[in-house]
Amino acid sequence: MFRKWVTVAAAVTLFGALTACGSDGSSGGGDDGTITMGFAQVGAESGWRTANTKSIQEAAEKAGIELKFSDAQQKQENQIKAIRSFIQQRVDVIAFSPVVETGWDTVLLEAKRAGIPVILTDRAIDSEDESLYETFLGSDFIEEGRKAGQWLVEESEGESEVRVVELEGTTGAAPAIDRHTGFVEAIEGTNIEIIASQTGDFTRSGGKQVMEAFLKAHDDIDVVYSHNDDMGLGAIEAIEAAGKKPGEDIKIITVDAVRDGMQALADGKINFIVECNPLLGDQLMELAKKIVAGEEVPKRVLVEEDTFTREEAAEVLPDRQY
Ligand code: GZL
Repeated sequence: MFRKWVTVAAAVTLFGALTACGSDGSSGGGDDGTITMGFAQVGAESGWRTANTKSIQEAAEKAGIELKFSDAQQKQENQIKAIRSFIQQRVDVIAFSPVVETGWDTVLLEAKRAGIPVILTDRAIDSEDESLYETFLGSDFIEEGRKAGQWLVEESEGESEVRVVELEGTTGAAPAIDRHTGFVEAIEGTNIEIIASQTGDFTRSGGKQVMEAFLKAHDDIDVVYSHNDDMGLGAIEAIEAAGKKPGEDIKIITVDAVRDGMQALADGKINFIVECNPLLGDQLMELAKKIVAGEEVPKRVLVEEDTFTREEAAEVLPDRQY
């Protein structure tokens, strides 16, 4: 197991503490001090997302924060509509997990002009203007891709060549872009080659369909690198339907470490999982309280994450929270 990656990459911003004032100059928080948060979630596409939503909803309840929650069904226009609605409702803080990296500047400028602070959770945005959000709370996806690639490099010592097919996450999404980048960096100059990559949109059905196509097009696949457990579980179905043994004839590496993925790992159908921690709720609510109170927060807060082999999965499964 890679050592625990516990870091809080706090690139603390140098400018003065945020005074989170509503357009009327109030200091944020309702008359009775209750904070209202608008949260625009990506959707319900995977086991990871379900756990992430549960964590946010439970944490809001525990923190006494009123949560207005929207599910965008993986559509950026729905997230933008939800953010605009939160601005209209004059919430005290907006948080969201951007389904893709680009196309947010206009709506985030509207929130900034309304004096409503924004927190990015889980996925980042690609914007020149870092003043559009107060902080990013989530994972280092490039590091996740590196961990996956490093495991395969060690696992492939002595092999003449290793042929990988890649199940990519949602096109344009930070985890898809960065998990690919990190993996490619780790296998650079080795005997490992990505022979095909295609998006399965982070869903189990998407992973199964793409894997069926890969199996038809290639009879020499050694490894599947899947950007999340759900697409990896879909790939297992396709591999078994093709009469091959997942985890043996074709090795599988995934990212997330949700319960279903960890069970497949313990059963030997997946060979290695890089954890992506969805339990961001409590940290999100603490950050929101600080921001609404006008306190300074780090510009980037990373969560604790691990990696798991088959033996390690069997060990932790009984106590796993998600
Ligand atoms: C990663 C998250 C990804 C998960 C997928 O932080 O955005 O989206 O890896 C989920 O399971 O769909």
